Amino acid sequence: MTDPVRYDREGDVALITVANPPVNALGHAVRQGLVAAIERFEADDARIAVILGEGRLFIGGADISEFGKPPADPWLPDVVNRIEAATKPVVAAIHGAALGGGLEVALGCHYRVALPGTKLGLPEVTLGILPGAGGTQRTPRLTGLPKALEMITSGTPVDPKTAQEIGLIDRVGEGDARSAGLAYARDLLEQGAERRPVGAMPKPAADADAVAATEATLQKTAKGLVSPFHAMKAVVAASEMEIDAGLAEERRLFNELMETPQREGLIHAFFLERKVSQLPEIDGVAPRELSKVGVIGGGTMGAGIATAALLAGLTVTLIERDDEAAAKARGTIEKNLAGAVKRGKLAEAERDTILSDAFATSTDYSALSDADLAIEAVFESMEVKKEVFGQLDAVMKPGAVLATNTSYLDIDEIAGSTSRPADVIGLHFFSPAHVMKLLEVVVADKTANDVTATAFALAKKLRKIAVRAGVCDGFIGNRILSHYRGAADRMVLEGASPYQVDSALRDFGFAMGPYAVADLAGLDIGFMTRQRKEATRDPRDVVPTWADELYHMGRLGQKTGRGYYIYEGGARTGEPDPEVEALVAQAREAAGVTPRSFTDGEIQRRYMAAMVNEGARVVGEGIAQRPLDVDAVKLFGYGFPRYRGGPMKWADMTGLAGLLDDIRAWEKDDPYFWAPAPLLEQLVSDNTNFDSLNGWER
Ligand code: 3H9
Repeated sequence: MTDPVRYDREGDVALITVANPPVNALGHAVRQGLVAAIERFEADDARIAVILGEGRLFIGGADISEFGKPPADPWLPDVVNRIEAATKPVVAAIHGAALGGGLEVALGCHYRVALPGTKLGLPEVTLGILPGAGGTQRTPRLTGLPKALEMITSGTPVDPKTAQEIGLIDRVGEGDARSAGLAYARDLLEQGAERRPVGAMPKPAADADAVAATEATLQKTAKGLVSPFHAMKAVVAASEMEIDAGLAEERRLFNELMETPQREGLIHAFFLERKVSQLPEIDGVAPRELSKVGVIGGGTMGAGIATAALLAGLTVTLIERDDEAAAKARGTIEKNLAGAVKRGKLAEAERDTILSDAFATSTDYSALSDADLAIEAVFESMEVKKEVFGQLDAVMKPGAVLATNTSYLDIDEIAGSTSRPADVIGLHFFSPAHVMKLLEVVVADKTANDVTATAFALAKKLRKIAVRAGVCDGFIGNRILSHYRGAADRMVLEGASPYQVDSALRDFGFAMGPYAVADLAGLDIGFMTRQRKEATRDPRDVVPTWADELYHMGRLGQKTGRGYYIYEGGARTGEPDPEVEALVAQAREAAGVTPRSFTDGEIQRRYMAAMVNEGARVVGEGIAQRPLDVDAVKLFGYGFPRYRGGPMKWADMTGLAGLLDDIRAWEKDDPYFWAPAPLLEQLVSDNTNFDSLNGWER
């Protein structure tokens, strides 16, 4: 293994290079190496030192994979203090990114130069912690309290120009990090510049207004989270205490956060976001060519998919059945792109070029003859899909990928109806497709590995999180959803009100409860799903008859102003409706149920247990390959609170044995619904957890 910290000389300048791929994280060996390098610098005759990072960035932060393991000396705060205490000046030459502990190392240096395009930030709150190596104390000494509060409580990085304006860095450099660092070091020597420890600077002025404004923002943006509020306290401490006391207060708050389940959940989410696309079947497999995309069907979903592809720089041809429908689809896409312009994601000129050069509509499938990939988003009927795939099979070039956006139909059957089943795959987008992060990649029996690799490459271009799923009704996400929605309906039948269920689950951390979600999606969707499953329904299943009645009353949710809730004057948040409670009461009477009360905690536990139990089945059957795939689907497509890491991570943290005990107790009353998943029973009997199946190497 090569040295993770190198020491070289260039005339009067010592160059200290951190070389710990892939992101120069500050693992144990790097921390030791930095201290050793500073000692060597002090002992030799170099007059100034430059710290830089090898590869594509300066330093990506503390080594997150060490969190939760026993600490190993030297700690990062001590390393940063040691750099600051160096007897001769030290310069940080920053390129690519200086994040978290990486920026804190730079703040321990006496001078900072960064190259254009560098990200400078303290993103610790996104991991459930706070900058714990002096960042909360040194940043406000350079920038003042308001800017430091903003950077540290939001975790959002700044660019070098902004960083220079707010005093975080001294200079925006040119060339590469080495040459920019050397040039700055030589200028400093020429000026006779001395050490300039940030920790020795006066503490920032107190600012009650900025603190109140930060707190008000966090109440809105960070509901349920602990770390942004702790981070705020640590920054405020900088204005109240001298450096040593401030650093001690930072450490105290940091240590508290290290013990929270939120930290564990957020770090699980960080790693799974990266791991989810690592699959043995596509490891080293080159994706197929991907620049021209066809979309069949220009409804909300098809137009959303086309928008996402256009925003990613792909060329799109959209097929509709007639000119009128094609014009309507174009209108939807124009509206979507206008939204992107409004949000500052796209320049107006770019939008115009996209619409004139990259987008076309047609009513003739032969317009797709040179497309690399086609995604159909037409009506959910096997007959209609087969008809579309017949057309695609006839016109598309050999090697093109044929994808379906079905949310439940049997993709093996669709593939089998073509002459090229190896080229067929499911790409299940979530509405609105140009906004939602999740893409379920549904791999059918005969799908070729390079087709799967192409689907993952597409997701990367679209900046979506792709999760591999196998074929079954509802794949990973909707299959599990239908189960926990079943748990919610059972609780409503037994006595909980839909409004209490929603509110308990919001308290758990979901953005919305299941009944508000149903109103948003449209109650016709649920009705059609129930109709579809009617023929195969087990007689022991519970049917929410009140939901059918709402449908028949034309109360379809937000779009009709009434569903479970009443939406006055187009409001997006609804008010509870006693009429709905009366319908539910009638359903209970018809079923001979004497209603009982539920605590919020019981609602949360049953809902989550149903989610985990079905998640365990989905993993056990190989529909999801790992528990982390289930976590990813729920986090990125179903509003699951990120700080809980996903349902399977939540289950591990809650304790599988206790969860299984509860499921077995409920099974006595409802053996059909609450039969424990074999995988859950297995893990409990082996005294292990879901995470053991994730295959982490860290
Ligand atoms: C901190 O600093 C705490 C301190 O304040 C106090 C301590 C006392 N550690 O994202 P990529 C892995 S907290 C360990 O695909 P990119 C990542 O898992 C930290 N591993 O690359 C992946 O592994 P694999 C504050 C890390 O170019 C590989 O590196 N810092 C770390 O798209 C490549 O990552 C942050 O929160 C890490 N710190 O983006 C920054 N970072 O190949 C977190 C990455 O096995 N990191 N890995 O899947 C990032 O935001 C991005 O990784 C970065 C590069 C922008 C740096």
